[in-house]
Amino acid sequence: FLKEPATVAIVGCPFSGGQGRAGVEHGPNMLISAGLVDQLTSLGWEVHYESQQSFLDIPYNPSPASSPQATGEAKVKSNDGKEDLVQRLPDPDIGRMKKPRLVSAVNEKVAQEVGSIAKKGWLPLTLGGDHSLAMGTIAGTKSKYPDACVIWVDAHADVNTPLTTDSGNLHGCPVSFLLGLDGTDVEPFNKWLSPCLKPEEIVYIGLRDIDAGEKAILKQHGIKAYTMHHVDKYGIGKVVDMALDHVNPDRKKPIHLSFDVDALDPTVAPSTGTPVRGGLSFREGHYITEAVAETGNLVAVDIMEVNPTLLDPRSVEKTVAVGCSLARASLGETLL
Ligand code: Z70
Ligand code: MN
Ligand code: MN
Ligand code: MN
Repeated sequence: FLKEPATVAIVGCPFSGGQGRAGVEHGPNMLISAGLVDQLTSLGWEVHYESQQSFLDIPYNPSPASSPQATGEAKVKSNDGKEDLVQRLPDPDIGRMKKPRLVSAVNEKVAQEVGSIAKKGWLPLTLGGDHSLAMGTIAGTKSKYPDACVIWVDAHADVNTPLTTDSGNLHGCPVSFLLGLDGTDVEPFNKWLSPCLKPEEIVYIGLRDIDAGEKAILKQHGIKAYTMHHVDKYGIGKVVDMALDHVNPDRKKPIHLSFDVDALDPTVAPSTGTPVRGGLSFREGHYITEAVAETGNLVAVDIMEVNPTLLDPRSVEKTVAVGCSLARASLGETLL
């Protein structure tokens, strides 16, 4: 699917508005500082990366600490690096959804960015940032490849709707918006996002913390999920085979891999906002990315939820390193 020479464009998304813990917006710069651009270049990729992520400058108050009603002026770095004074708009809850205007506006931009990269025949590698960004990344992938399937690696199903979410955090909801489930046809999202994913086009690996409402949704729509129970029972090799057989039986469809690092065990990726024990081992996580790379069908990758402000420096270093190595393995790094 990709043009030769193989080109990857890194989309750094320093965004935390889909959940309540500050710091995840520093994920992209930490992954870049760890040497990701050179690492991918060494694998033979042509790498594009713009350090000014100005397409994400959105005039809503992005601080998780601020009140949802907060308004006023804020300093924002513009393209030329100068600080501009911009009016920041209030973003009160809509129903249960927190920061809906900000999350929607950011994802609309991400969808455009990822879509335009994909349309060049390049592979967009999106660095989060929180997982609400997958609304935009997958919508972008689907704009170029309507038949793309999604492999979603996560401790969580992220399939709450605006009606079922208990937390109101939109990083727990991106899949429901992509599927167009009940309650997702709401402003401001429906101004730019229309359902683009069918239930049979997504498969989960690594789940172990699923809300009751999400379990009902997965059942009702027949969405295939390989939980940690299945990883224990069958082993990761068989689970990935079964996952690919489900979404991509003829191995002909483009694949979007959306990897939340909290799928990994907290001993492997500790610095993430919602760690859940009993996760994928270092090798199980890498096996998934290696096996997906081997299909030759990968067209887009997300590495999400690295929060380099959580825990001690050793934990941060570990988590950033594993984020980089998952990206490398997805882009074809092999052990031998
Ligand atoms: C919960 C919710 C979630 C990530 C936590 C948690 C969702 N189901 N997703 N961490 N990455 O708030 O909806
Ligand atoms: Mn900060
Ligand atoms: Mn997630
Ligand atoms: Mn998660």
